[in-house]
Amino acid sequence: MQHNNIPPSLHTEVRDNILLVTLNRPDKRNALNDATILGLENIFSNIPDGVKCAIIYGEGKHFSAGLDLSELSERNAVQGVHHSRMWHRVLDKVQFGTVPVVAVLHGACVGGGLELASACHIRVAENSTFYALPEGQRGIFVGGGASVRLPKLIGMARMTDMMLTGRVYNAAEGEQIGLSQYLVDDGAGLDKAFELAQKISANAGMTNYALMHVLPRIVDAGQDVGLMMESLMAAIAQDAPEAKQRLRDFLEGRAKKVGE
Ligand code: 1HE
Repeated sequence: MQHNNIPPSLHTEVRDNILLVTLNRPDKRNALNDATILGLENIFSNIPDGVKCAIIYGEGKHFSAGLDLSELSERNAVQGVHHSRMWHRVLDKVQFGTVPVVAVLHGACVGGGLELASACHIRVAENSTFYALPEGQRGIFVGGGASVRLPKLIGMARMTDMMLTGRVYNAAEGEQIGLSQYLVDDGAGLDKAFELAQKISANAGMTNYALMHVLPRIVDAGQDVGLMMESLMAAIAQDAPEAKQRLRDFLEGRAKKVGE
């Protein structure tokens, strides 16, 4: 299945009710130009019926070289704000859309590519992955949400170091510090992502909704408000017929045990 009006730099297909979105500009290392970013907005605003999880993957040797630098040089300050806000709008659509998103990383996951990956809910990194924020060295600043999302994954000190010194983390280090939740052999990322996507798709809808939309707001709220939001979400989730059925299935021996 192809979405309408998406640029050649993106490709979509649905496999087993999982939407696979491919960054498809390998000759430019999947550099993210405006057409690609707007295409992602279109895709994540129009998730086909029945799809319960999405995967983002990069064609070629790299996940993404980040912002397309060839589009940057002529922009003035006002245009720069609007451009950055466009990225924010689109990556919010990825993070707060209708389905959880698994990113499969390999090769360069840098700058805006890392910002896109950070907006996803799960990151599976192949061994070849490396992470950097070259904005520091290019004389610019992050503009696609990294200041908000990255410190939550790795802490502010590590992000500061990446930009001040150009530090590059390899895949194993990235997993240790929280850039990815999974580390797999080269070439094994997509299979792992499909395996995870199938598990995600089997969850109750309200659980996935709570994890995507409520948990991040709880984390941003103070303790008092956060705990109240947790109680309200717990009450709503447990009230759903699907939750009641799942609990009965466990109590009557029909459900899998933890780890099975
Ligand atoms: C590009 C881009 C790009 C490659 N914009 N065209 N991001 C960066 O600063 C990373 C810049 N890229 C690199 O450091 C390297 O390209 C890689 C390490 C990712 C890959 O190296 P390699 O040897 O495989 O490829 P290459 O030979 O450097 O590049 C192949 C082509 O892709 C070449 O074009 P060609 O026409 O000469 O073949 C490159 O110019 C082109 N290319 N990366 C445009 N980024 C919302 S704000 C976010 C701010 C940022 O993301 S800043 C960080 C930008």
